[in-house]
Amino acid sequence: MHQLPTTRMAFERDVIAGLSARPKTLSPKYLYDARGSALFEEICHTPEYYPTRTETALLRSAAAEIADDVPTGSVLVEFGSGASTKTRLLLDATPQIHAYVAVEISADAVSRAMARLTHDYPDLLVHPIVADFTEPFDIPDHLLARVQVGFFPGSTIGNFSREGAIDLLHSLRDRLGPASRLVVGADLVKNEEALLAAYDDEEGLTSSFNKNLLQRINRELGGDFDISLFAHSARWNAREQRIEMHLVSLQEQTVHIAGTPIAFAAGESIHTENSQKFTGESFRALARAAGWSVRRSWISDNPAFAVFELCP
Ligand code: AVI
Repeated sequence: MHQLPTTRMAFERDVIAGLSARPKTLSPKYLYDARGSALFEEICHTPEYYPTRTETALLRSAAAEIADDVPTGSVLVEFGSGASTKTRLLLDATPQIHAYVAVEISADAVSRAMARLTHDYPDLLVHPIVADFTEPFDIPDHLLARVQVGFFPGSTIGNFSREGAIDLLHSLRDRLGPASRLVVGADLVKNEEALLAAYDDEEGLTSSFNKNLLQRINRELGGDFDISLFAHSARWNAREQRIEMHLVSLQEQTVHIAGTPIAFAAGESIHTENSQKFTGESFRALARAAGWSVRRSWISDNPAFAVFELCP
């Protein structure tokens, strides 16, 4: 997920509604302001947060196979491209790719990435699109006419609800067309200890990332959260097979946001993120429900992480 160009009004409306609900929730999309995005980048380099390095190694070893039947002149379309780092593994293995469409919400991130790619891949046509990939956006017709290879790494799919993930995969299928394929990275269920450590690193970066949401509310909505009165909590929800991030109120207290009082009981939590963990079967079922079928998959052993290639 990436920083969204939300207006202050939409942010305020969502925050007040989420904190007035039972249980209290906030959308994970609000974790990614400039500071949250920088903290997430740092989390990716902690020893505990295995997904980034595991997926990178998996893509490196699978890239040649992923590339083997990509038709000459295809277009690679990445959803939430950020710095386009993992993309290079696919581009290096797939010289037959004619163009790269990077869909990214952060104009800054995409313009930096495009400058580097244009320099390093002089024969590749690069086409940045600054957009939220969950909303409609246009790919130019001359690129749409070619075979599309979608790329959605990082297990970002796990931050959506099941219905949200189905809607998203469905819309990507409509956008990419009937001759396309979609390469998706998805984190897999594994031992609870490793999962909990990944979302509660020793250095406290994930805790800062989570608490930054309260600081963002203070900064942007004039809230009066005392951050020291909330604790970061990462929980494994075994029934739903997901990691949940919460912010737990350490005492009974009332916080004010844009003039609205929000009461907290001691121990009451704000649910800020779900990170779904899949099995091969649960991911297949999700893809099927969105009109895709899994054509091939690559799975790393320990820690377990998967790259799925989907076909319509
Ligand atoms: C972006 N997303 C896939 C991350 C995840 O693992 O769910 C977000 C994250 N939250 C805490 N740490 C990382």
